[in-house]
Amino acid sequence: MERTFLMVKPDGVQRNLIGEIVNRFESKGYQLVGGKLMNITQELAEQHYGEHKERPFFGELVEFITSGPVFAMVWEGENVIPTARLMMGATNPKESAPGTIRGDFAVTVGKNIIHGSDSQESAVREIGLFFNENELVSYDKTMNNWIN
Ligand code: DAT
Ligand code: MG
Repeated sequence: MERTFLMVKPDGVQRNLIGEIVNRFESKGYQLVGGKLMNITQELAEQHYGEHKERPFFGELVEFITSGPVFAMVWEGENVIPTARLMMGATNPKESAPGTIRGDFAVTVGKNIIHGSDSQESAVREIGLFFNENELVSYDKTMNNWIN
């Protein structure tokens, strides 16, 4: 089953949005297979956002993501990688549609509440960066027969 890495960023944690965000993915029909509240080290931040190393906002991005605890999660479900991105909304909240997480809760690109993997390759990479295999729990839910 497809898995993605999602993370409530420090702004989302400070604004009490962990529950709201978990609720959206649960209600949609996806299954939580791992989750933890944690502080991101400078090293992990630079690895996680490595693709943006040369961008002018890289320093700010690393500073922001290490500025307070995040809630890191792994979610499972059919097509969860692209669908979670749709549910998050456009990167820049000025362009995120109402009804999306960023469209509903964020105003500016530097504080856009949530991270989600953008491809199969980044999902595998990011899950591996943030979680050990023994922190991920595979389990059956009878309700899945009513979703998939
Ligand atoms: P996404 O988080 O939607 O995958 P991304 O990978 O392009 O977006 O960028 C990672 C994060 O970097 C993004 O969530 C917020 C920040 N960011 C992106 N573009 C930015 C910009 N032009 N100015 C400031 N921060 C930016
Ligand atoms: Mg990205």
